[in-house]
Amino acid sequence: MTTLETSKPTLFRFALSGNAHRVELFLSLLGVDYKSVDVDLAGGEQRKPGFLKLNPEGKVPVLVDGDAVITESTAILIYLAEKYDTGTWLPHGPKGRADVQRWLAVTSHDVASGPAAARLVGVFGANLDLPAAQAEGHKLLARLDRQLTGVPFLIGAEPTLADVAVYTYVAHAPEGGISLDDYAKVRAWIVRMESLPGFIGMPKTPVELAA
Ligand SMILES: N[C@@H](CCC(=O)N[C@@H](CS)C(=O)NCC(=O)O)C(=O)O
Repeated sequence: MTTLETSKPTLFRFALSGNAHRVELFLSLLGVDYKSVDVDLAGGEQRKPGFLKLNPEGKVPVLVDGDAVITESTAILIYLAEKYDTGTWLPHGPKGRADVQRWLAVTSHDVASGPAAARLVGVFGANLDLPAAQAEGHKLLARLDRQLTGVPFLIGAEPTLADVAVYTYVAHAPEGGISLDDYAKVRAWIVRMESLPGFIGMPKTPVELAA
């Protein structure tokens, strides 16, 4: 971890963290000039006093922006949209706001217990119930495939925060042994997301990181 430079928002992240990636992706899509600081999760840096001062939960991502210290990836997405979005990533009006919140809730529950949990087993060898996580993952993918019938993005014609929140762990679902083969609309949506100006990906595996 390096010292804070207060003039730019600073993202504390880990290169293979999907929760951190969704934030970094949004910073990049918004064109925000930010700094990133790697936290060595494998070496336990997240449990050291310096990092615990930023996030007592010992988890990335953390965004520091001036005096604001924000934790929880979905909260950081909202913060960034409110502060830096000059477009429509966070739709205006009650229905648009509710639609985004619905997908943030799906992200925190169904994405976390499905593809994110399966990937923790596949990539990091976590001791979790892989078949249960994979079954959750397929339920989520079927729901997304239905949602994407006739619309290019999750809540309509334009990409929103909802897409950013859901994208990373869905695109990386195969790393948890969850195939995307049966979900053509989800695969097409992933391609659309990856074509957005400013899109940045997350390395697909630790092997790719070393390449
Ligand atoms: N609900 C949190 C989850 C954050 C989280 O689980 N981060 C993981 C990396 S993906 C972490 O920092 N793990 C370190 C640890 O548990 O020791 C969010 O959305 O930000």
